[in-house]
Amino acid sequence: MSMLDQRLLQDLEKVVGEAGLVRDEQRLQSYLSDWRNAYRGKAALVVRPASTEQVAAVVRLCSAAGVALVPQGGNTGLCGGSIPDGSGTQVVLSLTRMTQIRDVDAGNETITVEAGVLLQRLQEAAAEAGRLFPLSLGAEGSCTVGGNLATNAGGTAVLRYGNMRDLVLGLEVVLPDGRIWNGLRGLRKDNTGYDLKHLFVGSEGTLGIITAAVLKLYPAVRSRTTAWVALPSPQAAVDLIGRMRALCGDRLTGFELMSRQSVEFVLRHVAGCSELFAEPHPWYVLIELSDTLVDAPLAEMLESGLGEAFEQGEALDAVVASSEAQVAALWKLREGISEAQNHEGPSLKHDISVPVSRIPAFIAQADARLQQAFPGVRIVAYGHVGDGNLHYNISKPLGSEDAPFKAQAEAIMQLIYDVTAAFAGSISAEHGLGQAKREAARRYKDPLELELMRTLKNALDPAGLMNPGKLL
Ligand code: FAD
Ligand code: 2HG
Ligand code: ZN
Repeated sequence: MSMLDQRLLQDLEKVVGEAGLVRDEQRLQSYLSDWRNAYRGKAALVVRPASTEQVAAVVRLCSAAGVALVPQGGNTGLCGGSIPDGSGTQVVLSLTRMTQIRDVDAGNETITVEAGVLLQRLQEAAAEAGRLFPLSLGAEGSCTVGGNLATNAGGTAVLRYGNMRDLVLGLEVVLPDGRIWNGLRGLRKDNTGYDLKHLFVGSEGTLGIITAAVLKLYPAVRSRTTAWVALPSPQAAVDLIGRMRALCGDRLTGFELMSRQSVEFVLRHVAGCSELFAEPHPWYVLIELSDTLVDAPLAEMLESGLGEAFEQGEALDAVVASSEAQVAALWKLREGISEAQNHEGPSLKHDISVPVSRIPAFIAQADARLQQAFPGVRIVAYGHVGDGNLHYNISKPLGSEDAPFKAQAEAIMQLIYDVTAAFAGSISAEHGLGQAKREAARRYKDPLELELMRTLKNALDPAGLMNPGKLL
């Protein structure tokens, strides 16, 4: 805090009041590192404005003083995007006091919310209006709408409803110079030039501060069937998702792939999870069908699809949840992987995507090359098959120390990203670049695309005060 000019501090306090500043060393800590403690920074101050006007005033003051801002929502991002650098000169701008649900327009099937609203609260508000807000991910109890937009979050319902970019109709943004752009339009058609809102979606706080959004609502889901299926291979998963899609169309709302290694970590570390089959299988998928009808014949559809899959050798075993508690248990087995892997030492995260059809070949090649170059590393592969998105994460060999494994992290990452590039894939499917993948993006992204991105950044934020050191 001593790094901040006293005059600026007083001016900021006039804007947000004492309640809007975090100065206490103890309280500051939760804003300065991520949930895994993989990234740690220092900050001159944490500011928590409670309205768009306050955000704009904070941005204007910091801009005039040449002080860099790090926007932060729930701080659940996995690439260190919301963590300040180590200089102690940056100000963290937390949106967590902006929690108003401004409007629900049932006729327009939209909801207007502020950036600090928790994703789970948004889902609840949609449910209270008899609607569905479909974005769903493991951190939904802690992450915010602003963070979801700024990272273009994905999760487990993308195959049916799309990612955050597909769910937004309008935005309110405080620009780097402190002006407020009111783009809170609830229009499904608007071809009046460049679609500016999409610039800010996925911009990870580098172009401005998202303060509110108009989001799409969908009809509430009234029936659901969930199954856990054992498979012989990733190819079986690709075949099975094609089969289920052909059979069920849009009723297929979840299709998550997990390797045996991923599930073993959950069984070992997450309380209340248990083995579902008498013997282990190399791969599993969690399938969810849902419908807006109360009595949709989902169980029959699932049975029919799985029957064919057993005949074709795509499926080896299956359990179908018969109660809400069992549904929750199946999702826990899937959603617990991220946390479980933390108990096995450092987890090297590679959130990659390839064309869905190429997932099996990607896994075969990456597995073979990794085991040859880094014998014994444990591959924790799982993810959102319908999106071609794998979390191809790596844990250290059993019984080995953290330090030598961490020393190999860069080389392991490069191997995996090289294979990803060879399959025409992306090195960040849904988590963004943050500080984790900024360097790698320079190597794997088209130079012309990077140049265009820099042009946009310079046009909007010429002083480079919006989340410097992230993304670009
Ligand atoms: P933060 O972590 O606070 O910030 C993320 C980035 O957005 C930072 O660059 C920050 O500067 C910027 N930012 C935040 N708020 C704003 C704002 N209002 N305006 C401008 N910039 C802003 N992600 C997925 O896509 N799919 C998943 O399935 C998924 N599962 C997860 C499971 C777990 C257990 C965890 C911990 C994370 C998971 N994530 C997943 C990561 C995901 O990106 C986040 O959970 C979420 O989208 C980030 O929201 P947040 O509010 O925590 O943002
Ligand atoms: C998931 O799908 C999340 O569970 C987190 O995107 C992935 O922790 C990870 O690597
Ligand atoms: Zn994911």
